[in-house]
Amino acid sequence: MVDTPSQPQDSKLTTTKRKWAAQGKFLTGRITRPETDRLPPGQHLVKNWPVLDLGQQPQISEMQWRLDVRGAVENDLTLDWQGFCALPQTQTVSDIHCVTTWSRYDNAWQGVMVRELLDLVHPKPDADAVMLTSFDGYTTNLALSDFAAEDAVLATHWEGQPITTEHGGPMRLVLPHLYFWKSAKWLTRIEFTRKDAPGFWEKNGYHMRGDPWAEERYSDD
Ligand SMILES: Nc1nc2c(c(=O)[nH]1)N[C@H]1C(S)=C(S)[C@@H](COP(=O)(O)O)O[C@H]1N2
Ligand SMILES: [Mo]
Repeated sequence: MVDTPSQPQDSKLTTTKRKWAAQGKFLTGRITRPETDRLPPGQHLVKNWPVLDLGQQPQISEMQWRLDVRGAVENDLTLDWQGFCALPQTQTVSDIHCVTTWSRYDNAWQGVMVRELLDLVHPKPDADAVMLTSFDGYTTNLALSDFAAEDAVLATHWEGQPITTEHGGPMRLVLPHLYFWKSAKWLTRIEFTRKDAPGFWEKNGYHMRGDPWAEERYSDD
């Protein structure tokens, strides 16, 4: 427990948020931008929703589905589909920016906010990054401050319908403020780490962070 007697009114989430604020963790990942700044440089708008992945689209039944949360957390967590769906559900609307230069505005998502999950597992003070692993073997890394963005959602629904298999159903991450390769489809494992390490695309020339407004598409070396 992090709560102290002097702050009895704090929920665990409040305590966690305050800690991160003190560390400057939320200087990134804002959800509101001026309309003129909405389309990042080098992007063009599309109305359809392209499918991009490594070519394997795993069909995960609700029986098979698991989410494991491990590493530098106070509470390890394994959720089955029922357990995941029992967590508080939130609806958000956000834009997609893919490194291949397409952007798609106003996607309506429903699912569990990442911050809800963080409140359950309680990252340890020295946790600095996460490695995400998916059912197709895909991996991608995020700084904890990016993963903890207030609009990050573990999404099960898009436009009111369950997310289709090709788009990462039954559950995918949606992290609107970074290029879409960071938004792992078919997510099954979240490992909290003390040092940011490259995932699949990051080992293959993509940027470690991937901020569309800074055009962090590819790494320099
Ligand atoms: N598990 C998994 N997640 C993934 C990928 C993948 O190959 N496997 N591709 C990434 C890339 S490069 C992009 S652009 C988006 C595409 O998501 P979409 O097919 O729903 O548009 O998923 C990301 N998440
Ligand atoms: Mo991508």
